[in-house]
Amino acid sequence: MPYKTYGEIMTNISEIQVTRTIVNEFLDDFMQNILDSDVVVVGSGPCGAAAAKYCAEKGLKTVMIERNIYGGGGMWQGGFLMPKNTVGYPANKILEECGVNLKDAGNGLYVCDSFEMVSKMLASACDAGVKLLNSTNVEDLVLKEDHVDGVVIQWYPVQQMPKFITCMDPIAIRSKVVIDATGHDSVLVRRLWQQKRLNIEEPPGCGSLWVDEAEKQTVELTHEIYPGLIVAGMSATSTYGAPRMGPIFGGMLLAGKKAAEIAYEKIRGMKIENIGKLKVPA
Ligand code: 48F
Repeated sequence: MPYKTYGEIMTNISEIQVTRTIVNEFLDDFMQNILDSDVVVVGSGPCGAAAAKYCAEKGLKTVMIERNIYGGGGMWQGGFLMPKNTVGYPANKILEECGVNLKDAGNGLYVCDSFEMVSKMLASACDAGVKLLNSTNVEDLVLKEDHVDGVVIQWYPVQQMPKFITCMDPIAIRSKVVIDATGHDSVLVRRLWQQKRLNIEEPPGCGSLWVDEAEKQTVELTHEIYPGLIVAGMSATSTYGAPRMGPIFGGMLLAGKKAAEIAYEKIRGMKIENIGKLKVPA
């Protein structure tokens, strides 16, 4: 059958042109947008995706890092293998801004298709200018005497291999603020806690289920836990043992938005405080 829609493919593309294009584009993007940014958001679940979108919309140079090849974290599967996601008021407004179709389920609860929520949230973050590094594990912070100064990254497939094969150092990128949106693992908070930089008990993980209370606490507990590190979403819930919320995502979205507001205020303040003083080596 002839292919009618666009006609015959008429190009003169060589294999090495494809390779050259990918390598050049990746390196350009890395050097210009990723190596030295305003905000690194670690994790691309509902909280990280919302945080990154709002940071970029505020004009911050924003990088979102995800260890999986795909973004979206826990958003792909509502609950119990059923691809329907719920959010409570007012988080429905965030999804409406991203163009997600929602159904009103009553009592301030809304429901949508999880594929649509993931796709449109990530698309909205990309449209805002967020740069995404996928298949990349953030294994540590860059930590100066009194503040966080970036993150340490390694390819996730490399990190997953046995240590005797992958005795390979990671690399660092710099950012003014890091948002720990790593979900249940609270990866970066744990790194600080291990080094006794935080005045808290060992993060206990989340408590038992209580939807309304969990939704509120997730947002309340999102804050700058250490100079330059904001803990957000399920990572904040797990850090303090607040209740789990089950398959409802509104608190996560609002926590992401709050994290972006905190990051913006901090960076705005830094710029004013540091005019003329900040001499960062290249
Ligand atoms: O788990 P996740 O969706 O966290 P969240 O955004 O939302 C929590 C809810 O999905 C769910 C819930 C219902 O509300 O209870 O748990 O707070 O997304 C966390 C993302 O971070 C990635 C991980 O693969 C996931 O996509 N991640 C975790 N650790 C790292 C990481 C790491 N060290 N480096 C890079 N990505």
